[in-house]
Amino acid sequence: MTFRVTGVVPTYDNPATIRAVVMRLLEHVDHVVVVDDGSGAEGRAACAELSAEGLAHVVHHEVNGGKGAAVKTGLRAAKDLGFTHALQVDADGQHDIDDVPRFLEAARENPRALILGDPRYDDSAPSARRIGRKITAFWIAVECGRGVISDGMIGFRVYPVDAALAVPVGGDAMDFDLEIAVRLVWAGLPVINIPTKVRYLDEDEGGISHFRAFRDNVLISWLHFRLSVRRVFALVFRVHPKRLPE
Ligand SMILES: Nc1nc2c(ncn2[C@@H]2O[C@H](COP(=O)(O)OP(=O)(O)OP(=O)(O)O)[C@@H](O)[C@H]2O)c(=O)[nH]1
Ligand SMILES: [Mg+2]
Repeated sequence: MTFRVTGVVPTYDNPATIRAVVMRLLEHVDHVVVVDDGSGAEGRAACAELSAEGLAHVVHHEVNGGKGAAVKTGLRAAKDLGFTHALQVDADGQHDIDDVPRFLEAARENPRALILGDPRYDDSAPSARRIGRKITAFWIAVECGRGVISDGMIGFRVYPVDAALAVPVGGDAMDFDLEIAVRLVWAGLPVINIPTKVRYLDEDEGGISHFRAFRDNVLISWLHFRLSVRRVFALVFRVHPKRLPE
């Protein structure tokens, strides 16, 4: 299989940061798909400019569908355009693009693997998010075994496109990142966790989060409940999710 990678950047209202993220990505990949998830006027204009300048292949959602819906659209676009791998990066400037070569090298050497960032936060990270991620880490260990996935929520990762499109993922919002990671492990994909710094930008740098604490945490708890029940069911009744061919 020839390794062909595209960047995939889901965005919902990131007018201040989307361009820089795409430009930095283009230092490492030849192609970037931006999924504009129903952004308002400014965010939409920023994406339209990237498209007009030929810097990104922009797919537009008329109505906001959630981060998961945006990444699903990006994965399908990657497939349609003939890419084997999708390097997903969030549009809010939190990820360290200097680490992209390490992610791509791991993916090239292990084309079946899911490559996940393992976030190293500095003081800019809100404590509620750190605590939320710790709780989620506990549940992921129940669902996948300890030490398999270091962080299931990070939006900096490389997907083998065919596998990512083959596993059933119901979540269209913030629950998506977690669900697809767990389901890919259940489908038999190896995971490579790569430490990477995450920095939350200040508001005056254009930092913006759309994470809705109540709604998204309820969604994530409900997802963990379902996945854990499925896992226990698999262990007790030996009915395991379908594995993808090697
Ligand atoms: N929240 C949210 N993000 C979306 C949506 N559609 C696309 N995205 C993009 O998904 C990425 C992650 O969104 P964030 O709100 O930063 O979520 P997060 O990184 O988990 O949350 P923080 O840790 O608070 O930054 C960003 O690039 C968003 O623009 C959506 O409907 N809601
Ligand atoms: Mg973010």
